[in-house]
Amino acid sequence: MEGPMASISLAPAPAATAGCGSGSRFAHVQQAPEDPIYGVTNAFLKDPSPVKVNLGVGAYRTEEGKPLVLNVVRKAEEQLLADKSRNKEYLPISGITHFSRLSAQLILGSDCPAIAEKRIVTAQCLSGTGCLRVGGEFLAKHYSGPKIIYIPATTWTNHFRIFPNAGMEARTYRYYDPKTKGLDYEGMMEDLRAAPSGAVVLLHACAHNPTGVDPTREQWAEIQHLVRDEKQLLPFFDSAYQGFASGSLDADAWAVRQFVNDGGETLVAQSYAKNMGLYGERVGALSVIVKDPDVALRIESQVNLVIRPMYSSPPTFGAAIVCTILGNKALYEEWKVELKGMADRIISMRHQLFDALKARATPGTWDHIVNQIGMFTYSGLSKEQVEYMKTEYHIHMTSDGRISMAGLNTRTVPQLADAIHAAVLQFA
Ligand code: PLA
Repeated sequence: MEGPMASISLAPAPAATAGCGSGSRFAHVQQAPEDPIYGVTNAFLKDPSPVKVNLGVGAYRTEEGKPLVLNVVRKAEEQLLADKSRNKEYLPISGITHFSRLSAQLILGSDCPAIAEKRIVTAQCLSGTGCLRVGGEFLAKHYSGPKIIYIPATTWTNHFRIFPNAGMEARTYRYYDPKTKGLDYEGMMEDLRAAPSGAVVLLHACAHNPTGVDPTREQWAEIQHLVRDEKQLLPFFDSAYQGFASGSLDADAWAVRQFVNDGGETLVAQSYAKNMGLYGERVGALSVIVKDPDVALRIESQVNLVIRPMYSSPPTFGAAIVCTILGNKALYEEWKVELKGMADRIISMRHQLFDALKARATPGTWDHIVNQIGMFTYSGLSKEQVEYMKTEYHIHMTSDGRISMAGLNTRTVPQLADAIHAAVLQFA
């Protein structure tokens, strides 16, 4: 082997320089645990089997098992590339103003009073994760209530890292009941009622990850009453799946709109990763909705002060794609059709998997596969069963039994059904 890399790796260990000590000053650094979701992708990539299937990360795949770039995204990209007046200047700290306005309208509805009354601050951030992180740090620095955020006990695992890193104390509220495979509504209400008045509560806007269990509209109304009237909690919505749950952008924004339109203060983190398929472009919008336009202006300055030392300003291209699509009636309509196509394919995978398990007479009840909402089925399979399905069937999923339905297709459903069937019999 030749080249600089070879000479570096083959060189004898350098003698310690006087005064610097002999060992590495990083020798104490411990190996971090692997991320529970990215770790599945790593294991999948290492699996040499030709029939391996990745149902770990929530990334949409076509019926052919391929990543999808939406047609409207391709069209928007072509328009952007053809426009020679575009440049690569830095964006403002809070991103493209037009993008922020369009994003607020998308989640809150174009007739939302908070927008008309300028009681909203929206900043373009680095996808959903970035919005949550910036929002969390803004709250840790400026919220007048308790700097405690209540997170569903079963949730997207990253929530438990994002908020403490941002300076918030994370506590949990009960959410999922493994016995019913549904919402632990009583537990949720009890825990939120016991929270200190004014604490922050993280709510999944729709298509709860990983459980696929959302409150009903009646339950949402009672949650809203508790949050607003009983406890003055501050709702922080994580909206990572708008349009992906039902296929309708408006229906999936229903809960968020209920809260914002009651006039109370609310935060919303929006991601375009799933609904526009812009995963790696890192496009999202953080909105802070308050009661007073003057307060909004000051908040804007402080959100900018969170962002500037963190990454200065967001990237341009993904947000430009979103602006092109949301700002053009024809492209917007086309997007809605493509989005519905993705949501429908996921729903059809639920039915196919359910039917396949019924056909095999797999022990247990599997209704939750068709009843749960969004990208994931929270199967109820144990860690051991998941491990068994990986070694015996090359099916990769997170150890909590979450199945990314968007990664399935008609060809792989029988393989998954065989795997579940065998795993259930194996560990009865
Ligand atoms: N919020 C929730 C509830 C999510 O499920 C995810 C992504 C995000 C926010 C953040 O997404 P973004 O930063 O890419 O916009 N969850 C995925 C991917 C799809 C991941 O873990 O990062 C998941 O597989 O759970």
